Amino acid sequence: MGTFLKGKIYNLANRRIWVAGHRGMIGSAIVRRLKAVGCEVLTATRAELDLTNQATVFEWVRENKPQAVFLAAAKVGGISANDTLRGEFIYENLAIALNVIHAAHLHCVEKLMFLGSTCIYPRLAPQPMNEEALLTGPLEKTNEPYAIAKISGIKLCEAYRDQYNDDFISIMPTNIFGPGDNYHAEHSHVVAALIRRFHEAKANGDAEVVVWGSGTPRREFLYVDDLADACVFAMERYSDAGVLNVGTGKDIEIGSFAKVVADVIGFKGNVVFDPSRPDGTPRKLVDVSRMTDLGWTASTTLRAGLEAAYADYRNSKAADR
Ligand code: GFB
Repeated sequence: MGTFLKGKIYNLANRRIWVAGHRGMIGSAIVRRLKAVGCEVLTATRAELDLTNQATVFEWVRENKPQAVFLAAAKVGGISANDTLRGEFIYENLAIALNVIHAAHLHCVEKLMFLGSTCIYPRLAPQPMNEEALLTGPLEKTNEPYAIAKISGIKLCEAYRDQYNDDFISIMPTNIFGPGDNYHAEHSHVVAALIRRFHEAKANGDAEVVVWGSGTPRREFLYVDDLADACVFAMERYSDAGVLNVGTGKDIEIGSFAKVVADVIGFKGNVVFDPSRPDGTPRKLVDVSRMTDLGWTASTTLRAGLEAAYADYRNSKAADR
């Protein structure tokens, strides 16, 4: 078990905090959450700062002097993007982790949080997956390049803590959804994909909607603002090499999940499955006891989160017009 900072809180108030990846779904939720903290939030757009360019990252950190960093920048996508853009996923995620973590070390950042993913655990890890399952077995092939890059980020934080005493921690979120998600038809994660597909089917009066795979894999879904709250909570209270899982501790079969999405959207037709598309990991239920022991639990129900995500989808479509 990792160390609770016995009474010692790393208070984010009044600090200069860089949210790397502030335009992404998770980074933008962290920025929203930090508004309540009373700190100075530093951000840089991709045009201003290419995180895969080492010299540029070192220069930016030297000039802007963040005291704390949330490393939420990443190249991400759903099962198909991970499986087909394998080179981009490993290259960009390795480069971002390497450059930002080393820059934070060089320029004496007091605290850094690296965001990973529960796909770092072995494909057939015992369920629920606890943090000790890391590197105990083979990974899921569809997202192995992404997982290897994320494991490298975790190990960078761990090694820099061991050798240099840098206070760099890592957090492993389960599947995240919510406002700011990517609704790309092919490259998105399942929640965004199904919101879009059911919405369009309802609008077109279609009789059925196709869901990828067999419908039997199980996934755990966490609303992005709950994750942002967990990130701020852990940044202030946790300081150890061991990673921290973040989730709800509850999972659902994709087939049943599709019916919940259909219900939220009001689609009355049939759900059919396309077994030619990949299932991925059969199950990745997260053991959330470390975070629970530290005092944090998720608060948004799946239904409430889906309603908020659907509202965001409709707003983003309206903004496109
Ligand atoms: O969200 P998703 O792409 O991520 O897929 P993973 C979850 C499950 O939903 C899989 C099924 O079993 C898919 O087969 N699914 C059904 C669909 N219909 C669809 C659809 O229309 N689109 C998508 N995308 N899936 C990713 C990893 O894995 O999870 C990443 O590849 C990352 O590395 C992320 O960790 C959180 O849970 O399979």
